[in-house]
Amino acid sequence: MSGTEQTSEFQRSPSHFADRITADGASGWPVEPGRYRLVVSRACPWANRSLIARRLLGLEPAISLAVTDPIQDERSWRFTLDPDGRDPVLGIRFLSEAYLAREPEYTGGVSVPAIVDVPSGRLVTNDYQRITLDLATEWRGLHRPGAPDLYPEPLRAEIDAVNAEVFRDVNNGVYIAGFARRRETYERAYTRLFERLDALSERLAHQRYLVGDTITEADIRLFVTLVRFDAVYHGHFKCNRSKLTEMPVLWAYARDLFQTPGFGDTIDFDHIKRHYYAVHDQINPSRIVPLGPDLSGWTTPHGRESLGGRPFGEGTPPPPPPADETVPPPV
Ligand SMILES: N[C@@H](CCC(=O)N[C@@H](CS)C(=O)NCC(=O)O)C(=O)O
Repeated sequence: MSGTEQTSEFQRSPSHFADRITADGASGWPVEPGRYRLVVSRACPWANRSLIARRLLGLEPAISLAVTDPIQDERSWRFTLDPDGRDPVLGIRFLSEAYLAREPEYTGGVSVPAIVDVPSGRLVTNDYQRITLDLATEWRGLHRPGAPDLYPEPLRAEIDAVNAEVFRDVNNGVYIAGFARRRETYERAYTRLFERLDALSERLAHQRYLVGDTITEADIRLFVTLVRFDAVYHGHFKCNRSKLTEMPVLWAYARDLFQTPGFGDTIDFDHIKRHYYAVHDQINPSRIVPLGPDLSGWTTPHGRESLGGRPFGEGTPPPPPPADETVPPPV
């Protein structure tokens, strides 16, 4: 995990490689089918955003996918799930090799999500805040027919405002609580987190999705934290006022999204649990991975259709994921 715990609060470092892949290619990285490879860990919430956006937009044929081992070693993310421990397309064993191909003197952190230029093997970007927005806008020419507009122009100000609050108090808030070394830091993050979740519950009691009446980027960003909540944040990060399953509106909202093609089919709870509990050994020195929670509730009816709204507006759901990208169902 990059960032530092200095005086009190865990600091998330800005992305070092923030080039953009654009439709007009002015950035030097033009949108091009088959040229780029998205590297993710299925454990990582920031990477999960890009996995969901890629599925919803039908960008699988245009951007290939590399999935790392959920557990890093001292050289960080590695391709041990692939034959011979090498990514079959990039031919590398560690994601750091793409970082170094881009900047040989680079000594900073190696993080996912990352987009790598396949012909040169060089990292293009690890800017997780920007990647999904660019998939929704710059990559429009390669979206599947009927793909949703995840970042509609008229709603951008509202989406950005919701995203900023959700990032500070929820997405990153759980990390501040979990990595706190001082009680006040933890308590402040915990309080802000649950105040925000309560406010989001009120908002979502009357509307099916966070902004407008279809799924947007805002829903993707909240979902990736909610789906990890009971499996890791509630216990491992001490965010334990309530489980997700004890917050009825958010639990139904999260189930609704989970059961929407493009969301639940990106989630691997085994990777999520093994990563957090085994990697953060300062929090969990035994590295024992808990057996629970019971995940069977994720597929139960959510009842949110009565709030109106349609997942994809006038569009259609994406087809099932490619066979080599399927993940085990929750059990
Ligand atoms: N790139 C951002 C956000 C993405 C991020 O934090 N990803 C995590 C995984 S969830 C990561 O790869 N951290 C580096 C590491 O664990 O070695 C950052 O460096 O803070």
